[in-house]
Formats: sequence, structure tokens, C-alpha cells
Amino acid sequence: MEKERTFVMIKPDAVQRRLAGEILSRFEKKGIKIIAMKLVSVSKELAEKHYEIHKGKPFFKPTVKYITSSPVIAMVLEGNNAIEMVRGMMGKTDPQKAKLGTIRGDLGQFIGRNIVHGSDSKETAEFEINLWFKPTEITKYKRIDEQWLTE
Ligand code: IDP
Ligand code: MG
Repeated sequence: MEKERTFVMIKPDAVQRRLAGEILSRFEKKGIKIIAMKLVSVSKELAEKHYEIHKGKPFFKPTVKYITSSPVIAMVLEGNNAIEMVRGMMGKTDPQKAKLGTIRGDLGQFIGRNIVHGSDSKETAEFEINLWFKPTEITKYKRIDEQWLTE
């Protein structure tokens, strides 16, 4: 099992709906380590870079508008197999299709306001972490429960 880093964003609707604590709490309870976190008013430029692989698709412009509409909480999370683990905890892109028990399935209602983002691969995680954070913003510390989260 590989220790991985992933980029996660609590989207504007979740911050506005005061769901940030609930979402963070799920990651904390799972044992995932927060190694960087900030509240960001996202510029159009940053949003367009973040979603550049979707450029040209019908939902590209509305998604950029959504992400820049109000602050987001950006973070880097670390854990065993963190990329896939976080994607599983988030559920499918469309909250209507996401299973109950997942963040999107429990807290969201439709695809245009789907609460949360998580990197989908190692390459994407590296790109997104570098896009959102300077190396000096990523902390290095030992958490007291780490010995219980590996064999
Ligand atoms: P993901 O966030 O689960 O990785 P992607 O397909 O990469 O899903 O899409 C990126 C984001 O674009 C979604 O999280 C959502 O905010 C938005 N989006 C994707 N498809 C649609 C759509 O059909 N309608 C509206 N927004 C969409
Ligand atoms: Mg994606």
C-alpha cells in the first residue's frame, strides 16, 4: 500500500452551506492526514487551469463560474492509497448517482453543485498540488496516531 498525496477542494456550495466541518470530519475520522489547507477566492485563471482538461466541453464555462463564485477550501491530504480512497469517499460526479454514504451522495443534489473535488490519478494529483500550493505551504509533521494507521 502506497502512501499518496491528493488535492482536495471543498467547493463554494459546501462552504456556503456550512458543510466544510462535516466534510473535513469525514476525512479526519478515516485517518487521512491534512498536510496543507487554505481558504481561497479562486481567480478565473486558476479555475481555468484547474479544469483545463475539460476545456471545450459544455460544462467548462459554468464550472469555472461555479468555482470562482465564492471561496473554496483547498487542501492536500495524505494517506494510504489516498487518491482512490478520497475518490471513493466522494462518490460519483453526479450526486444523483452517488451512493448514500458518500459525501456527494449524502450532501449533494445535482451535478452542477457537487460539493467536493479530489484528484483522479497520480499525475493529476501532482499537477493540482503544484498548481494550488507553493512547496513552503505544505507542512511536515508527525501525527500521534500514525503508528495505528500502518502495520
Ligand atoms: P469529477 O469532479 O468527479 O472528477 P469531472 O468529470 O472531472 O468530474 O468534472 C469536473 C467537474 O465539472 C465536476 O466535478 C462538476 O463540478 C463539473 N461537471 C462535470 N460534468 C458536468 C455536467 O454534466 N454538468 C454540470 N457540471 C458538470
Ligand atoms: Mg475530474
